[in-house]
Amino acid sequence: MSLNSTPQSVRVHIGLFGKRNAGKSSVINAITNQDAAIVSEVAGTTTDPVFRPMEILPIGPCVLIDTAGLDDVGSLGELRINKSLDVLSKTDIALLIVDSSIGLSEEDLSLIEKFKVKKIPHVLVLNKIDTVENQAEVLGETKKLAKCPVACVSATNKIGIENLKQEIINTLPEDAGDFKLLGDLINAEDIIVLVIPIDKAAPKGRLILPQQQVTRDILDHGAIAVITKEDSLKETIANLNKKPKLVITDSQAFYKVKEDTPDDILLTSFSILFARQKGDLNELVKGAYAINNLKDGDKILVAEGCTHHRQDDDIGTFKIPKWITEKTGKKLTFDFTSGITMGKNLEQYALIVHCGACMMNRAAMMARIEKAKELNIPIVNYGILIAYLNGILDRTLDPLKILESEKLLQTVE
Ligand SMILES: Nc1nc2c(ncn2[C@@H]2O[C@H](COP(=O)(O)OP(=O)(O)OP(=O)(O)O)[C@@H](O)[C@H]2O)c(=O)[nH]1
Ligand SMILES: [Mg+2]
Repeated sequence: MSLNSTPQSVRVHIGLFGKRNAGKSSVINAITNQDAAIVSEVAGTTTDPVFRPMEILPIGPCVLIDTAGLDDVGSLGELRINKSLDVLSKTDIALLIVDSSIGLSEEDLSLIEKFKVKKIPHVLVLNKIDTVENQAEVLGETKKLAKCPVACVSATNKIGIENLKQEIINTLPEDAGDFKLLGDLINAEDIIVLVIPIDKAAPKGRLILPQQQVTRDILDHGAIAVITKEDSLKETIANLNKKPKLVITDSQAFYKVKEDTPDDILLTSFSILFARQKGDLNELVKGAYAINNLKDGDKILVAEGCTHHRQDDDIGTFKIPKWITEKTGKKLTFDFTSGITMGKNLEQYALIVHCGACMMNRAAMMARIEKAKELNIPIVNYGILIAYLNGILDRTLDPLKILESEKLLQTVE
């Protein structure tokens, strides 16, 4: 996976906090093995939060957030402190950097208190450990006061960095690698309209897992889920007192839904949210455009993550082949696989069309995307392909970009 193909919001966010000159920027440089962050002996070098998307092994894709010192002074200093504290709301795990030669301060202890109140997992990093003689004593003292995991490092001498990474992994909540669906994009009290067609493929008496998960994610984030069928979408929107933030539709109802969703309301699909959560959205979008390069005689693999009961007009075996053939006008052949692998002899395919992977985890889907990339075969998923075929891929991707940048602004402003 290339470095910037994962949107920021679906990476683990690691926030670095601490007093001026504690070595926050130096620790970032040591963790990333780069000299990207400016380091100096002048207190107050870093003034605004800096977001650095990174791929750090073995943590994976993450964003390191460098902040200004929490002991900054003056009215500007106060503004900076507040901005640093705002970063807390974006932080999956916090690193509190402390200068070993100085030890824990009031600011540090009150920050640890904030982490606890906000339930943010945290690791205390005793930096500049090279400058103290009585390391064991300093460590023991700090542990007693902080009551949290402590890692001793020397950022300048690159000592203890592997151990720190391991400590980060140990402290990260188990679900931190479960990338967010949309909770990171919405605010409390936003109205989100879900369009769920009840056709004959819909299971009796219940909603399907992706619909449940999106609903749950909306509720978990204090927003409001309004659920409707595609036939009543127009009426639903008309009856709301507040403009919905976003309409999310089943891909198969796209055509009708885009007609009935006013242009000033963001529209996306369940599949695109899941593609973002479960895979490499950029790679899948590239795969959609690749259908323009298909030639007569090309073979296409339609791969599904699980076996399910197929209807006569099944999306994978019937609709997808029909739509691609209609769009391209080429003579194509289609193979179908489902289950734990995509099958053998993948080299023979000009394109892989994958299901939405609702029953697969991110790692499994990423492995399939990697496999396709390795073989130089474009790969797309159902939802993104359908959006592309309907000429509304841009419209469904834009909301993610818009919401992501809105959120980023909320954090740094
Ligand atoms: N001896 C020693 N010096 C360090 C270490 N880490 C950082 N320093 C020095 O401490 C000073 C401050 O480092 P920075 O990384 O700029 O600290 P910061 O916390 O980002 O500081 P501000 O951005 O000003 O808040 C620099 O002179 C670094 O060279 C270390 O592990 N050992
Ligand atoms: Mg700094």
